[in-house]
Amino acid sequence: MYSLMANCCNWLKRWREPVRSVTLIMVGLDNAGKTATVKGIQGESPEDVAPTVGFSKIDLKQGRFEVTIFDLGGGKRIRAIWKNYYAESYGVIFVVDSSDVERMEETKETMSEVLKHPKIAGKPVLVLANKQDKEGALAEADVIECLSLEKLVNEHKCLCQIEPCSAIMGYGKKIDKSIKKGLLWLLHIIAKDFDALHERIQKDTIEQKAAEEQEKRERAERVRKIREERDRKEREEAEREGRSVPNEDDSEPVRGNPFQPISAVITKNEKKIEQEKKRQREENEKSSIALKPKTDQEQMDTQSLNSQRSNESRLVENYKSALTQRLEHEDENDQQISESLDSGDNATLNSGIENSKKKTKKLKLKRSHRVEPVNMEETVSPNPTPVAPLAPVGWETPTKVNRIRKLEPLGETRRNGNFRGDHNLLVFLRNLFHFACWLFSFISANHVQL
Ligand code: G3D
Ligand code: MG
Repeated sequence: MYSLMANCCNWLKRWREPVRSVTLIMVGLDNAGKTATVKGIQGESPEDVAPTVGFSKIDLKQGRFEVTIFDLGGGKRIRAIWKNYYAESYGVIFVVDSSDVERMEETKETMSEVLKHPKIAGKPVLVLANKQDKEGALAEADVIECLSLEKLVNEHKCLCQIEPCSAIMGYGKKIDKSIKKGLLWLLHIIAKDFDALHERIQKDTIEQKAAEEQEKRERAERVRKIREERDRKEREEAEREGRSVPNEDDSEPVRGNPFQPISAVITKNEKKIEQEKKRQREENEKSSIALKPKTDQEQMDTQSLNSQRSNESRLVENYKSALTQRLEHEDENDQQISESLDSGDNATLNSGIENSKKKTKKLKLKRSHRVEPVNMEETVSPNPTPVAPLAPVGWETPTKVNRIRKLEPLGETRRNGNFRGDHNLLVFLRNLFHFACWLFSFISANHVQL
């Protein structure tokens, strides 16, 4: 009855205790089994653990404690980072590979380095003599002896407990009881002297932050000095060689916060580019007023206009030559016909008519080959040129009948000479010829009947 009441009192006492956040560090040589241990505590399989790069962090709840464990990498080079975690640490878990006798000396030195650090000395230390399942693993007493643990902890006033264990034995609830026991012991010691420890940790953390800030400033100062020295040397060298060196002070100083969001920087740059473009445009306008040079766009427009004009003029030329040819042939033909009429040579007359028809046909073909505007439906090319050589922009495909009429206002054909009068004469002659032909055939038909 008495023990039941005592238990109830204890439970009530613990229930009333505030939740405490505690940070622990897990250190030891590489391959000692730190990550395997931490995984087992976390409830994950400790097998197939990868070597720790830097550190890993786990959070767990143990009774009234919220525990954070930093599993720090144990490689020789990375051990230097351990000290950054000492200030905030309430206690230390030091993992030893009990089977690795050869590295016991290194383990001892490392442990000594940790315990003697002012931010660790006086704090509780749990030593896990791991890999007890392995053949030839040192027993607890041997480990204590090899590490001169007693001497070490007394020297640095660290409360210490050693637990022989095996991290791979199980995990979660089935974790090696020694590991669990050791962790509970550590938390118990911390809880016992929590306020004092907490105060020390607060103070140490502030100090460490101040020291880090100071170190940062010193580093920046060192970098600045190195840069100054380098610039000075460069300037001296340039002066010796007679070169000019741009003065860094001339460059635009960084105003405001240099670490701005990228979107702000982009917007700023875009504005700058826009302003620069505007300035250039204004300058171009000014200079164009002064010297009348053409802008790129204007030049392009002029080029396209020129090419359009040249195409038009080429087209007109083609029409001109076609028309000239046609007129020449017609003249020739008419002359032939008139000669035949004069001589009364029917054969020549017929052949003249035939010839006239053929030549007109040929001329039409030729003309269509040379100057007929391109039928867009037939010549859809995959890469249409902006100005087709024979189809000026804005021209529809004209029919054969009115093609020449379309060109007449543009054409300079036969501007010199009495073209209109000649043409009328030709038309008259042709009609006369047709009439003569008809008359001839009529008379010959009547003659045969008679
Ligand atoms: P570390 O974090 O201290 O560097 P790890 O060490 O936890 O990465 O473990 C290193 C190797 O030791 C791992 O093997 C791991 O399985 C093994 N190991 C850890 N604890 C024990 C243990 O108690 N017994 C045995 N037998 N082995 C253990 P691998 O082969 O993955 O390198
Ligand atoms: Mg590890």
